[in-house]
Order: sequence, then C-alpha cells, then structure tokens
Amino acid sequence: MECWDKKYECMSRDEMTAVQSERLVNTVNRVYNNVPSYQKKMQLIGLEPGDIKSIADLDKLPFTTKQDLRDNYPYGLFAEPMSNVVRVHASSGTTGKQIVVGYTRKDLESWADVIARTLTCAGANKDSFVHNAYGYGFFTGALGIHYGAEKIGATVIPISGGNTKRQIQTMKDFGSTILACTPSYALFLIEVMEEMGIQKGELQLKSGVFGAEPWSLNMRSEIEERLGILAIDIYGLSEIIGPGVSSECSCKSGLHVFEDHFIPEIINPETGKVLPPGEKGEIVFSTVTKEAFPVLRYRTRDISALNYEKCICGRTHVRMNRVTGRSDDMLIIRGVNVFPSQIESVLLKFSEVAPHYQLIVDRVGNLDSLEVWVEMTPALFSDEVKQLEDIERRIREELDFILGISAKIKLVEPKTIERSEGKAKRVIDKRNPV
Ligand code: DLL
Repeated sequence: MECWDKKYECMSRDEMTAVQSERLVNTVNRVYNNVPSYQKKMQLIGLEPGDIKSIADLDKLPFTTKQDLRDNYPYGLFAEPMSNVVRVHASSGTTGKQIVVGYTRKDLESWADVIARTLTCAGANKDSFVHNAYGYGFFTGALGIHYGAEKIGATVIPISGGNTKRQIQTMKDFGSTILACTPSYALFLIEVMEEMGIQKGELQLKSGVFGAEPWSLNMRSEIEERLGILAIDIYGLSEIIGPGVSSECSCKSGLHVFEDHFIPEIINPETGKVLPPGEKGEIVFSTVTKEAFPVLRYRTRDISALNYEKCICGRTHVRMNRVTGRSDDMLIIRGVNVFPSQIESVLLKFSEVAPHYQLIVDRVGNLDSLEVWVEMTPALFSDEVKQLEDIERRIREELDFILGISAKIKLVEPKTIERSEGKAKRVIDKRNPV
C-alpha cells in the first residue's frame, strides 16, 4: 500500500524513539526559553530543561490544559515572535473564550505533509479531485486538507460547507473522487443526493476522509454503502495542528498517529498516571516539530488507546483507537456515564429510523431525564400508530440494555432535526445552560 513518506511512516521503533527524543529535547528547550508560562510551570516543580534527555523523561513534564490556553489568550503561548507567524486559526470552545493557535511557514509545510500522508491513506494521488466540504475559515478542517491535497498534486475543489444541492451537482460535474467533510455532513449530502434522484454510480467518488466529530462504525457502513466508497476516519485538533494528527489507512483498524511530529500518551484522566499500551484513557499529545505553537503534554479529553503492533499496511506508526467520545462530553445521567456515540450505535441498528437524532437532557424535580429524538424514515412515517409505538418500545429496550438507563424515545417527522454543515449538535443539556 502506498505511503506518502515511507522513511518516517515505516521507521523501526528504535529509529522513531531516537527521532522523537531529539525533537522533544529541542522543543522543551525552546518553550522553556521562549514561553514564560511553560518556564513558570517547570520551575514550580523544580524541572530544568536538561532533565529531559529522551522520551523516557516525557512524564516528568507538567500537563497543558485548555484552561492554560484560555489564560494565555490570544498569543501568550506562542514560541515565536508574531513576525514569524504567517497564519492563525481559532476554535470556539464550548465555554468562555475561543482559543487561538498559530503557524510559521515551516509549520504550514509540516501540516501539508501530514495531510498528504492522510490523503494518501485514503488512496489519493495527483490524479485525485479532492472535494473539500469542510468549512473554510477559522476552523482548521478545510485549510488543513486544502494544502495537503495541493502538496500531493491533487486538484482541490474548495467548495466549503453549505449549499448542499450545489455540492452534489459539483461532485457530479467536476468528477470529485475524494470527499472531505464531517461524517454528519456526509450523511446529509447522501440524503439530498437521493432526493435529487442522483445515483451513487453517477459520481466518481472513491473514498472519503471524515472526522472532526465522533462517529460510529454503523455510521461508517451507512456512508460506505450509500456512496459506494471507502470511508476513513481522520482525527486531529486545533491545539495540536488541526486535522493530520492521525488517520486510518485502508485497513481501518486504528488511526496511525504521525508520531514523528506528535507524541501520544494515554493517561488515566482522574490520576494523570500514564497507562500501558492497550489500555483505554485520555489521549495526551506533545508536539515536537511545531515552531509557533508547540504544546507539551496537551490533555485532549478524548478517550482512546494505543496499539504498537505493526499494521498490515506496512506503516509502523502507532495506532490509536477511534475516538468514541470525550471525557468531558460524557453525559452523566442519573449517575450513569453515557456517551452520545453509544446511543447513536443503537439507533443505527434500526432501519426504520434515519441517522439524525438529538439528545435532550433535563432535570425534572431532582431526577435527570433523557429524551432521544430520532427521525422516522418516510416509510415509517406513513405507518400506523401501533407500528410506531412498537419501534419506540424496541429502541427504548435496546437503549436500556446497552446503557443501563431508561430514556424516552420520541419519533419525529422526517427532516425536522436540524442538519449540520459542520459538527452536528447532538446534545441539548438543559441542566447546565452555558
Ligand atoms: O476538528 C480538526 C479536524 C478537522 C479533525 C477535520 C478532522 C477533520 P477542533 O475543532 O479543534 O479540530 O476539534 C477537535 O474534535 O478533540 C475531538 O474531540 C473531535 N474530533 C476530531 N476528529 C475526530 C474523530 C478539528 N475522527 C476535537 N473522531 C477533538 C472523533 C474527533 N472525534
């Protein structure tokens, strides 16, 4: 299977450790000398840059959190003067201020490089047409994919999100071969395409790179079947670089972390202790090549696990599990931990409902309540009440079995749940209004 950069993507573990160690030592020195906040945090625990000699010393470093980014808004954690920064991106936090990240020219080159690796994982080459329906702007999705696609010499179709009918017509007329968007938007595109009476065979699509939000394996099968493509999961976050932190290959068995740039660790989110390979916990990244905005031991809040076995694709980069939720978007309903993605997996087992849903969490008296709103398919919508009640009951029982809590199921008319062009808003939590 093709790799974009065989030297780094197929390196032996010993070689990788050497590369990472050298780069980590450099990064620690740079942040200590250039970023007062890192220097202060290290001094507070009596750590000198010289104490970090290799990646074996990584866990001596303090963590960086989203709060650190907010406290240093907007440019306080930049390690280069602004005259060397050629781009900023920003990500809207769920609470408080947005966070701002920056890139030097070299950072943009490394970013294009990791995206080139990602797109190559999806089978892209210079003959591909990359239909880039991630949103252009502050969001890292579109511009990240854009320059990586150009780097491999593919033709970029910079359509951005929205105007869904025009997306379909453009895919058809321009011969798009690779679709890049959020998985929820892919589902919406499929729906509109079917409404327009366009068959998947009329498009040239071969694969898609979907990410920026959690999605289930059932959702993947749905996209793959209805578009007739290979759908791969791509992961990243603005704080680390944007998309291009890790990507599945066509084996679809974990996402290869581009670890010559970003060193992953898994920690217990409660104790902060590093967990051994295979164990599930919060994934933490240290960037070791970034110039403008390096981060050391950044706590992502995303739940994953690491697998160091060699992949059959030939890449040796460690694989992380698909991210099924964040430790902080985890809902606690009547004391039970619930991930929205678990509910999604249950809903997608039922062919009578469409993959569009919303979770309404509320508190009635002292008791938490969970309502699952899910759209009926047009076929079910025209059925009898008895039939609808039967489906509601079956979904409720299945959710009770999987989650261990009871939920109220509300079947809503087709097309009533708001469609997203970016990340879907799945949860409305009325208990803690932000
Ligand atoms: O979402 C970067 C990105 C753009 C990734 C396009 C992939 C494709 P942020 O807006 O900063 O950056 O959001 C980052 O989104 O911490 C995860 O919780 C979630 N996320 C990103 N990719 C995935 C994925 C971009 N493949 C946050 N699966 C991360 C699950 C994902 N969650």
